[in-house]
Amino acid sequence: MSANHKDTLFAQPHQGLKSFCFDEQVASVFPDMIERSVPSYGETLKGITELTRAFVRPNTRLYDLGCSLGAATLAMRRAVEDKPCNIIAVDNSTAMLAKAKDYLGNYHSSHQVEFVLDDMLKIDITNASVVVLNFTLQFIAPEQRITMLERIYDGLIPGGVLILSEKLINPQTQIQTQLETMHLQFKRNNGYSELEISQKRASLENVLISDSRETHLNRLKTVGFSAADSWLQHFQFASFLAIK
Ligand code: GEK
Repeated sequence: MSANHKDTLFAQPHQGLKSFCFDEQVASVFPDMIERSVPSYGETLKGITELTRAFVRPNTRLYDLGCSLGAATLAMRRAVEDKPCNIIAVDNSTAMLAKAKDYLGNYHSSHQVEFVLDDMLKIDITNASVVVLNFTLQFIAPEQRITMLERIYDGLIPGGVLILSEKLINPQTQIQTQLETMHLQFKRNNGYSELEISQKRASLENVLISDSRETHLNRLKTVGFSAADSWLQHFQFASFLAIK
């Protein structure tokens, strides 16, 4: 990514820690932050390219909802260079979307991405063959998640897919504790200090709200997807493929 600044946002003690938000500060260190915090983030992006290649249909739309700097948008675009289709990248953070435009502008492509600064709950989704929610549903209020998925389902063509990546919570306490321990070690191995880890966790409280694998799969089924399962999991981080 273009602005590869190191994430030191939580390195110093913060008095009266604020709730996490996707502002200019976060946007400017985002590639480093997500790479060092989300296990197998790069693999998730590679999978998005493969799945897009498999499910894109000519003359349809591809949506990246909660695109941040557009890494998943770029992953999708790699798969469709020779196909007539439109790519729409949506985020409600001004800072993120401005940087996404710069970032994607650095790569030559036959496809212009349409960037939309809006709440993903409000945008029209139509004639879609691939919709990506790469670690974004977890930031939507839990009671609105079903509505978001219904809007996606309604906007997909038959055979179209949703690629949904999320941080999960495991209802089995012992398993959850072990996965958390391993994730903690992953962050330490990537250079985060105990202070950075604990302040970031506190700041994300009530902002990132995880569901279990069962909740996700049941919700996808309720919405109407004919098939859904995970295609990747690393610690509590998973990605699902749901087919209309
Ligand atoms: C990636 N997908 O690199 N409407 C639109 N955008 C939203 C909303 C909303 N209601 N709520 C949150 N966002 C990216 C990573 S980050 C995940 C996604 C993370 C946006 C928010 O502004 C942020 O850019 C993104 O969702 C979540 O593949 O930081 O863990």
